[in-house]
Amino acid sequence: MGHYKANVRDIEFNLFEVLNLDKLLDTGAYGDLDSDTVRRLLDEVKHLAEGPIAESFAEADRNPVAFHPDTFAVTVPDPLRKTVDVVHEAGWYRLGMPAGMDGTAAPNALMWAISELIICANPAASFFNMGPLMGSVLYELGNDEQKRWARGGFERGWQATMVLTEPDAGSDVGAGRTRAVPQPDGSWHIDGVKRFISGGDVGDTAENMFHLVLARPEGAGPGTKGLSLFYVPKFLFDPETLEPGERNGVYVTGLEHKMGLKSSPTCELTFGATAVPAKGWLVGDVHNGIAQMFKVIENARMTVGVKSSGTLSTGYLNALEYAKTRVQGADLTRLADKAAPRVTITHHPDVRRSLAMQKAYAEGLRAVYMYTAAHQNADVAQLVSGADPETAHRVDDLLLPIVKGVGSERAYQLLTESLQVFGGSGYLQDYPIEQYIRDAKIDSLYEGTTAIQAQDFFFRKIIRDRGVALNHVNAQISAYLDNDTGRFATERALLRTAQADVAAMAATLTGFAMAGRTEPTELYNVGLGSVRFLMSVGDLLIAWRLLVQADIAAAALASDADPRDRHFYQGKVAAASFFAKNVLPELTASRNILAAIDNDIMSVPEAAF
Ligand code: ST9
Ligand code: FAD
Repeated sequence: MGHYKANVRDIEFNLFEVLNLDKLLDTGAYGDLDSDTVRRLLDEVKHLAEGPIAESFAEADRNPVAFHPDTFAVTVPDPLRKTVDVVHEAGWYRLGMPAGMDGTAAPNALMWAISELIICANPAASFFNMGPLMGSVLYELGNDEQKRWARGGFERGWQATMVLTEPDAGSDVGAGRTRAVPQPDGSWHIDGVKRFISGGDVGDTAENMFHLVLARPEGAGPGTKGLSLFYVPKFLFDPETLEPGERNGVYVTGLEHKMGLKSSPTCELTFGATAVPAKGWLVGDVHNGIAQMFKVIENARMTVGVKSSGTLSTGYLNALEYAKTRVQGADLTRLADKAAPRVTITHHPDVRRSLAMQKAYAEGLRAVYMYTAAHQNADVAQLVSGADPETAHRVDDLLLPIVKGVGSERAYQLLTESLQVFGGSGYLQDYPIEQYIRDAKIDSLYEGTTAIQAQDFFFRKIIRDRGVALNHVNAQISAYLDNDTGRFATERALLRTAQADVAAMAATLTGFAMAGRTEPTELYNVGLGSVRFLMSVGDLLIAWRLLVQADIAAAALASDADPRDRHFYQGKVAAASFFAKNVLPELTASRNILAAIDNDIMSVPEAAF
C-alpha cells in the first residue's frame, strides 16, 4: 500500500448528500455523466491515484529533477516520468475543459474533487500537467489563430507555465521589468529574467511547451495595468501544422533547490539574452495582461487550496491508521495502576483531540472548496444556494481567498498535528508526513501569500463588492440557523455567536478603511487585522458547512442508514460538534483583539525589532 489515502466516501457525501448533484446529473444536465457514472469514475481515479500516481512520490523527492546548465536542459528521472505518463494518458483533465478544446462537460465540484485525488497523490508530478489549464485560458482569450494553437497544442500534449514573478516583482507583480518590443511581422521580442517559474521546463516529457508571460511593451505605463500577456513557445512551430521547428530564445538558466516539491521544476527563465530572440505573440491582440493573467490565477489559487486540504486529508488518514495500531501507555483513568493493560494511542484524550481537529479541518476545508466550486456552475449554484449567475460569480470570487489562504495555512498547521501523532516516527522518512509538510508549506506562499489573500478578501471581495457576496453567504448561514432541526442546540448557539463575531470584525475593519480616507495611517489597522479576519471567516464557514453535514448525517442515522455507513455518519456528527465547541469560541477573542487594535507597532523604529 502506498502513502496516499483518498477519502472518496467523503467526496461522494459532499457531491450527492450535501450538494445534491444527483438532481442535475440524473436529469441529463451533463449529458451521459449521471451519478452512477460519477461514482465509477471516482473509484477509478482513487485506484489510479493510490496506485501508479502515488508510486514515485518519495522516490521523486529523494532523486529529483536535474538541471544541466551547459544545455539549459531539465531531465526527469524515470520513476517520475512513469507517473507523469500515467497522468497524461488517463486524461482526467478533460473534465470541465471548454467544449471547443474537446473537453467533457462536468460540474466543477466533481472536477476539483478528481483534481484533489490526482494532485495530492503526487503533487510534484502535477506540475508536468499545466498545459490543459493554460491552453483552456488561451482558447478563451486568444484570437482565432491562437485558439487553434491552444487546441492543437493540447492535442499534441504541449505543457505550459504562468510567468509573472521576477527577482524584484513577487507580490508586487506590477514592479515587473521584463520588456516586450513589437516586431514588423506582428510578433514581439521578450527581454528579461523571470524567477520561480513552476514547470519552467518539463524535459522530454512533452514535445513542446508554451509560457504565458507578463511583460511591459515599450512605452506602456507603470504597475500591473502596463503589463501585457504574451504566448511564448519553447520551440517555434509551423503555425498551420504545429510541427515544432527552431528553438525559441527562452531558456532555463537555473533550477531552485527547495524545501519540498523537489521534483516540481521551479526555474529561472531568461528571455532574449542570446542571439536568438524570444519571440512572443500578444494574447487576444489586446493589452490587458493582468486581467487576462487573473483567469489563470483564479484557477491556480483554487488548485492550491484543493491541494492543501487534500494533503491534510491524506495526512490525517495516515495518522489515524498509525494511531489505531500504536500501543503505548495505559488508559488515563488507570494512571496509578502500573500493571494496567497498555492501549492503542487512540485511547489517549490528547491524541483524540488532535485526530478530531485534523478530521474537522480536513473535511471542513473540503466542504468549503466544494461549496465554492458549487458557485462556479450557474445550475449548481442555483440548486445549492439559490444564487443567480451574477451572484454565484461574486460568491466564487469571495470564497477563493478563503479556499487558498485559509486552506494553505490550516493544512500546514494541522499537518504538524498529523506528524505529532506518529511521535518520533513521524520525523522519519519512513512515513510520508514529513514530506507532506515540506510539500505543503509552499501553498501559503505562491499564488499570492496569505497577506495578499487577506487583502484581496477584504478590499476587493468585500469592500469593492459592497458586501453583496458576503451578504449572500451570510444569509445562507442565517437560513441554516433559522431552520431549527431540533438537533445541535449548543453548536448552533456557538455558530450564531461566531456569525455575530465575524460581522463585528467586518464592521471594525470597514470602519478603519473608511477612516483611512482622511487619516491614511488608519489603514495600517486593516493590514494588522486582515489575516486574523480571513482566518476567522474561514473558521465560521468551516463550522457552518460541518454542521450542515452533521444534520444530514444525524438524519441518516435516525432513519435507515446503510449499516456500513453508520460510523461515517457518527464521525460527521462528532467532528462538527468538536469543531464548534473547540474552535468557534476563539472567534470572540479575535473580535475583541480587532476591536482594540492599534497602530503602535507601526511607529516602532525598525532598529528596535
Ligand atoms: C504562481 C504559480 O505563484 C504557483 C504554481 C501554482 C500551480 C498552478 C496550478 C495550475 C493548475 C494546473 C493543474 C495541475 C497543477 C497542480 C499544481 C498543484 C498546486 N481577481 O488591486 P490591483 C486584477 S504564479 C481577479 O490594483 P495591483 C484586475 O484586473 C505567481 N482579478 O492590484 C485588477 O484591475 P481592476 C502568482 C484581479 O496593486 C488588476 O489586477 N503571483 C484580482 O496593481 C489590478 O488590481 C501572485 O499571485 C482578483 N482577485 O497589483 C501575485 N486582483 O481593479 C500576488 C487583481 O481594474 N500578488 N486583479 O479590476 C497580488 O495578487 C497583488 O495583490 C496584485 C497587486 C499583483 C494583484
Ligand atoms: P515577497 O513579495 O517579497 O513577500 C515577502 C513577504 O512580505 C511575504 O510574507 C509577503 O506576504 C509580505 N508582503 C509583500 N508585500 C506585501 C504587502 N503589500 N502587504 C503585506 N505583506 C506583504 N511565480 C510565477 O510567476 N510563476 C510560477 O509558476 C511560480 N511558481 C512558484 C513556485 C515556487 C516553488 C515558489 C517558491 C514560487 C513560485 N512563484 C511563481 C512565485 C510566487 O508566486 C512568489 O514567490 C509569491 O508571489 C511571493 O513573492 P516573493 O517570493 O517575492 O515574496
